[in-house]
Amino acid sequence: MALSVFATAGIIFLLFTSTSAQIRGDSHATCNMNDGFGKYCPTTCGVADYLFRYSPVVNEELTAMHNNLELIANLTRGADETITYMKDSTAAAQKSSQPDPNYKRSSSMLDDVLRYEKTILEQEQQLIELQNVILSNERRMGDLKKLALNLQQKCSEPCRDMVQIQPITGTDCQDVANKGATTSGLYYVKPTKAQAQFLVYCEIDKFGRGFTVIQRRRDGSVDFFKDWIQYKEGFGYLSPDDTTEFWLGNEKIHLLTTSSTLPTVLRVELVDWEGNKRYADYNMFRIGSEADMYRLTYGYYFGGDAGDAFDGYDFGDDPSDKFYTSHNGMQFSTHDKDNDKYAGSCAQQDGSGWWMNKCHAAHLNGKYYPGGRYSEKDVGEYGFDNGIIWVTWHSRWYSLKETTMKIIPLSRITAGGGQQTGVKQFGGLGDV
Ligand SMILES: [Ca+2]
Repeated sequence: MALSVFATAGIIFLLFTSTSAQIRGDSHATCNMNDGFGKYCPTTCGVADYLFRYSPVVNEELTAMHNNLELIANLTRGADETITYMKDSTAAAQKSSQPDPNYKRSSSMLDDVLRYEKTILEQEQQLIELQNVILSNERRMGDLKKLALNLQQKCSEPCRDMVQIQPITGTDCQDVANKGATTSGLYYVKPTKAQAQFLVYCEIDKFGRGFTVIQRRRDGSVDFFKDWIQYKEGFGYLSPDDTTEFWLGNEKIHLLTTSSTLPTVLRVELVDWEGNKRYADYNMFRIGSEADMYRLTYGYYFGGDAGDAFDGYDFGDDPSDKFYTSHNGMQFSTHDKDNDKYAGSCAQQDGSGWWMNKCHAAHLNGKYYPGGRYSEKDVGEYGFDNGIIWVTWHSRWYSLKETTMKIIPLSRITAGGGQQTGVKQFGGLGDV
């Protein structure tokens, strides 16, 4: 390095010496000896002097520079190596930092988790609000239950006082009368086949006869268009003063008429809108079990002034009228259980439950028509006679005002002078 510095200095010197003819007597004093040499100043001669004078220092400095350069070169190499190493490391790092599918998946999962967490928070808020609603509803339910209990208590107390149930019990109303009951009213009876006692209205007359009432119409206050279960269990209201309408229930009627081998008489009592009263008796009246659809059977018409409508009626429409409107042997039908002999449903079109054939000459569970007279126009969509009918007394377009169906053992009808006793008693019903 020192050589090259001298060479450089020599070249500069030679260059200057070759052009020395042009040098115009420069002096050092006027040369600005600063480090940068300036532009064309000092003159070439002065530079040569300067160089020679300062060459040892320069050499030293050059040597130092050389050393420094070497040191720098070494450092540079080290730095290069470090850089290379770092580049490799970076490459490797970049390589290794390539997001793998699992990483991608887990990061997207993380996003989802964050989203879900937000949703969960919102839903938790909604849940809290809903829980509050539920709590307030529960409180209200509790209040209502308390109110219901209070009402129940209130209702049960005066009801006990108002409705008098007679203390004597028996297998039916005649049994009750036989045990000394003399007042008509509500009694508990338990036919031999019955599993539990049930309430009935007993009509007890001055002769000690106890009729068990199974049906009552009097003012149209109860709708008799009911389904099978309702007719099975009974509906309407029992009252101790015989002021309410009801159907006792097919199951109870079945138990009452089949628990004893003694014949039972069904008495049908009718009142029209002019206040006339008539009756019809049927002996050996029985209602079959539910398995037999509460089939109606009786031995024979036992008399009365209302006529034998259960035997069917010749309406004059068709020779088979009487056959297809008789009721003995018919099963019970309701709008939801059609056991009749008709292609359609008699119970549905006539709005009742009854021992329908195709369809009826007697129809005591029919629609209540105040005033009695009605026509096809009043009947609605079907146009059939659907009133309270006993066609051997009034036509099928006349609906009766009051009906009673009640049963009593045959022995009690015949005991006091045969069926005439019954006629007399019914005739005097208004005085009872
Ligand atoms: Ca049918």
